Amino acid sequence: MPICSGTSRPTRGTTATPFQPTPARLIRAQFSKTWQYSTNATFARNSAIGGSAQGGGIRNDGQATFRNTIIANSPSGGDCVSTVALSGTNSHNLIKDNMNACGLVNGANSNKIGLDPVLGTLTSPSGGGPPYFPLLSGSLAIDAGNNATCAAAPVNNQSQNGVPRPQDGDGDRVAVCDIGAYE
Ligand SMILES: [Ca+2]
Repeated sequence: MPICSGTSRPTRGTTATPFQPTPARLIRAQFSKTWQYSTNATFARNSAIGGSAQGGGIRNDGQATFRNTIIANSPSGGDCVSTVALSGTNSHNLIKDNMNACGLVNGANSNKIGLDPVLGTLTSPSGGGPPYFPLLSGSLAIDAGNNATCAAAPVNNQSQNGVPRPQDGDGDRVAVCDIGAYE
């Protein structure tokens, strides 16, 4: 069974990058034990092996909480599958797959379900570090996060692309954190 890859782990501010063994095969993150958080992370282009609704982006069989997290563009298995109810308050997430959203509902707790985050191509920072998926113009993840979540540990107002949070991304002169790893 697929398990969490080295780059698709549920830690703060990380971008879930495709894990590609040979031959190319993408793999999901699996939440299966004690309480695990995903905060300001982007999970994209990950897959589950073994059929539909297995949890291509994330599979939770334990205690998981998602905040300010993007899960999208899973080629197979669905974006987010949870065999149990999520734990705690799950808010300000954007999950593209409305059929597999770990039970989250569009509009509840500021979650955006069934909407496209409009991710750019996987980008490697010039100064090194993990690659990230940028948010392109028109993304509903821009300025849609929760500032208190961004300010608190473990995010500490940092972003995967090195830009301090929050920034005004929609030009309304109000600086609000973006959902996901990118700001
Ligand atoms: Ca912003």
